[in-house]
Amino acid sequence: MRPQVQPRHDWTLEEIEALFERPFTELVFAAAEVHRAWFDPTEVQLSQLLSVKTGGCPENCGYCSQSQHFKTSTVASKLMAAQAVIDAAAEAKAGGAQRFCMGAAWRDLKDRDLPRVAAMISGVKALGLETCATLGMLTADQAQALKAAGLDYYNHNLDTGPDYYDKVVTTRTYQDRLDTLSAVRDAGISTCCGGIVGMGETRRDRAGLLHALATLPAHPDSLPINDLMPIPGTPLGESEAVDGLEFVRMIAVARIVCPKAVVRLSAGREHMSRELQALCFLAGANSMFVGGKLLTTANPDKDTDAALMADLGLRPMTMA
Ligand code: SAM
Ligand code: DTB
Ligand code: SF4
Repeated sequence: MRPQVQPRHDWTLEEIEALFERPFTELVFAAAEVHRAWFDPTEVQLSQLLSVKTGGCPENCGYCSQSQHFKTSTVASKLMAAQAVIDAAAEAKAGGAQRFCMGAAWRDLKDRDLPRVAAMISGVKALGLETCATLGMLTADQAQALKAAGLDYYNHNLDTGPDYYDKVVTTRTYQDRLDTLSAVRDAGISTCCGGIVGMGETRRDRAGLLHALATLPAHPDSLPINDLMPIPGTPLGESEAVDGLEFVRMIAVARIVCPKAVVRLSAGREHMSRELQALCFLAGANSMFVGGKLLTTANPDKDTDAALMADLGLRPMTMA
């Protein structure tokens, strides 16, 4: 079967489930071919995260260390000063990051916080970094204000398939997420949207997430696949780890159904072997988070990732 290289928006759930069922090596080979049609497979986009406002979130996402509904070891803090964020971004750039992603544990952005967030974004942009933010739900006006401040990407994940969503979070709906994604797209901001595996979902739910992403009016520009970082004290803190090969299948199918998206091997590398990460890059992942910390949990440190990239012959992605 020749791989489908041109982006399609009419994928059916059954077609996507059938991709998951393919023999592993055939699936990875097909994904690798699609990868090469759109990207230099030796290039990896490097993003770095900073939690600019941690904890105390009113949402009840069952995976999250920052929800006020669960007792976790995460210590809540207020919104950082813009200059402190800009200083951290300068350090990230010096460490090799290409994009700086500012995360806040909010249900939605409040207009009173907009001036400070805009100052962070324009300051980070002025350093010559790509900017990304993830601040919860946005209105159309807020999305436009963030775009005017210099925001390149907005991260807002669908997290899982629509049928499993209310097992994970009940304080918002799938449609709420889709509405914010529309506001972001309409403002001309690039979308970063993906999800998490390892929350007790079935393969059909994983296919459901990728189906939702592949049938959006525009495919995500950036598509993060997170392997759950289990957080003690959360409802999903004792979840059984997903088999590594199943995780690779998720990356490969994401690459095939959203061929032009930059697919990020996102949270969870801390507990993955180098060989598993190499398989993910072979299956079409072409982005990762760098720096020793994600938002509240650990990520491989700079030296570990520099060695991984050197040993795999990977280079930072050439920027437009
Ligand atoms: N509050 C905003 C929101 O929910 O959109 C932004 C921050 S939130 C932490 C960003 C994303 O991180 C979530 O949508 C989820 O996909 C991912 N995430 C959060 N906790 C995680 C965990 N323990 N393991 C893996 N991914 C996680
Ligand atoms: C995404 O998909 N993964 C990032 C980013 N977007 C914001 C967050 C991962 C968070 C992992 C858990 C933590 O560090 O709290
Ligand atoms: Fe809040 Fe985002 Fe965590 Fe959900 S994932 S509890 S919205 S910080």
